[in-house]
Amino acid sequence: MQPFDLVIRGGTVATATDSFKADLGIRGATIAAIGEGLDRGKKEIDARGKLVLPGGVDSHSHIEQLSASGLMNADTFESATTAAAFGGTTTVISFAAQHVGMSLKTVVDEYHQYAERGAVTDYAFHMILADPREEVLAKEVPALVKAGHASLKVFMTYDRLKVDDEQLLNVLQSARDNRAMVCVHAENHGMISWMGKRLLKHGYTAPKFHAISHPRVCEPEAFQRLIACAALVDQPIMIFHVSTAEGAAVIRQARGEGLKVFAETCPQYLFMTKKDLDKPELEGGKWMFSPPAREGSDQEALWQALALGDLQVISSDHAPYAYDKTGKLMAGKTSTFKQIPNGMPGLEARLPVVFDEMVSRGRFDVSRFVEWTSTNPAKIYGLYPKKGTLAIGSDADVAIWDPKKSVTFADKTVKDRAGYTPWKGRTVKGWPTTVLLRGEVLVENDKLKAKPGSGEFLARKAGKAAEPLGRATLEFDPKRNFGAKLR
Ligand code: DUC
Ligand code: ZN
Ligand code: ZN
Repeated sequence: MQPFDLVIRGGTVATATDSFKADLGIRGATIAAIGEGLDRGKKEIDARGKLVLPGGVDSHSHIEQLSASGLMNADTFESATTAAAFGGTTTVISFAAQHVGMSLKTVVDEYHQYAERGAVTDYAFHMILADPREEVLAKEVPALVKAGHASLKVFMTYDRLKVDDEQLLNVLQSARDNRAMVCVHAENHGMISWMGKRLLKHGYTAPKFHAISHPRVCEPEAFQRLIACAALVDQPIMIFHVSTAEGAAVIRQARGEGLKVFAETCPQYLFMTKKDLDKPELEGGKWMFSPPAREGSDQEALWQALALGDLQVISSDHAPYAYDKTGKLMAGKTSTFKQIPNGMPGLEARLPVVFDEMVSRGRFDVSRFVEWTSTNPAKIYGLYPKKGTLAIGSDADVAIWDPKKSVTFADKTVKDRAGYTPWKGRTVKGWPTTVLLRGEVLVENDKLKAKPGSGEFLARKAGKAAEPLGRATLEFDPKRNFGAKLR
C-alpha cells in the first residue's frame, strides 16, 4: 500500500452526523483513510486538541459581480476566496449575473475568466436570470445546465432584476424541464417601493429607514406566492436569506405539506438587528443589506427553524462594497438610504461567528455546525460527497479548528476588499488555523499558501434536492383537467 501523502493526526474529526477521535490519511487530492493509529504519512500535521472539520461550503456569495446599475462590487475572485479560505471555507458558489438583453453563455464565460484568474478555493456559479425571455429559457438554459450550472436564481424585487409571477412560472418550468434548483430572493417589490417613496417624501432618508422600507410582511407574502407558483409547477426551490419569524413559519407550513422548499439564513440575521443601521451620518450604510436585519425575537425564531430543519443552510450573502465613493457612498455624502448599495462582506466571518455561538458557547453541537455550513449546501446544490464531508474518496478539503483561539474582528485585518468588517470589535472563540484544499495547504500560520487561479470549477448536476416530487396538481393532471396534456 502506498504511504499517505499527509496524515492529520490525533484530532477530533467531525461530520454532520458524528464526532470522534481519529487520524485522517490523505493521498493526492482525496481522503484515503479515517481511523486510529494510521501509518506515518510523508507529511504529518499534529491536530491534538483541535477539531478536524470539512471545509466550509458557502453557497451564496456575490463576487466580482456587476450590479444592474453598472457598479462592480469591491472584490475580485482572488480577494474574496482568500477571505473565504482564512475563514475556513474551501468552496464558494457565487453568481453569474445576466442583465436585460444579455446571453447566458457570454455572461458565464466572463465569470469563468474572472474565477480562473483569481480563485484560490473551488467554485461554482448560480446563474441570475434577469431577462428570462423565451429563447433564453428554451435554448440557453438547457445548454447552461448541461455545462454544469445546475442552479438558477431570480429576484422578486429590485427594479432592474425582478421577475413577475408569469416570468417566475416560466423559470420554474424551465428548471423542471432541465433539472436545476431555483434560488429566489423573495420580497414583495410593491411594498418596498411604496414604503421607500413615502419615507423619502416625509424626509426620512437615513440608513436606518432602510429597515422600515422593507416591511416584515414583504417576506411571508412573497414566500407564499413563490411557494404557490413552485407547487403549481412541481419544482423544488431554495428561499434565500430568511430574515423573519413569519417567513420561517410559511416555510414550516409548506414543508409540513411535503413540498420541496429549502431555505437558508445568514449570520447577519442570527446576530444583528435593525438597530445596527442606526449610526451617525451614513455609517449605518455599512450594515445595509436586503432583506434588512430585524429584531432579537427573529434571531431566536431563525435558530429554532434551523433546529427543526425548516432552514437547512447558513450562507454569508457576501456582497462587499467599500465605504467610499466606489461603493456605499457612490451617490455622495448626502445619499438617501435608497442610493446606498445593498450588501456587506461575510465570506471570512461566516464560519467563525457561527462556530463561536454554536460550538464555543454551546447553542448546538459541532455536527450541526458542519451540517448547516458545509454538508447541507453541498447536498442541496449537487456537490456532495465530493464536497461537504470527510469520507473516504471525498476531496481532502479540511479546516483544522483551534477551539481555544480567540480573535477580535478589526477593519485592518480583513482579507476582502470592502475595507471594513461589520463584525468590528466582536471577539470569537474558535478559529480555523490550518485549511487544506484537495490535500494541499491553503492557509497555515496566518499565511495564504495557494496561488491565484489554483481553485477549480465544480461542474454540478442537480442532486436529489432538485428532483420534482412527481405530484401533479389538478391543473396538470389529464385525469382531472378535462384531458389537457400540459407537460
Ligand atoms: N441583498 C441581496 O439581495 N443581494 C446582495 C446583497 C444584499 O444585501
Ligand atoms: Zn438576495
Ligand atoms: Zn445575495
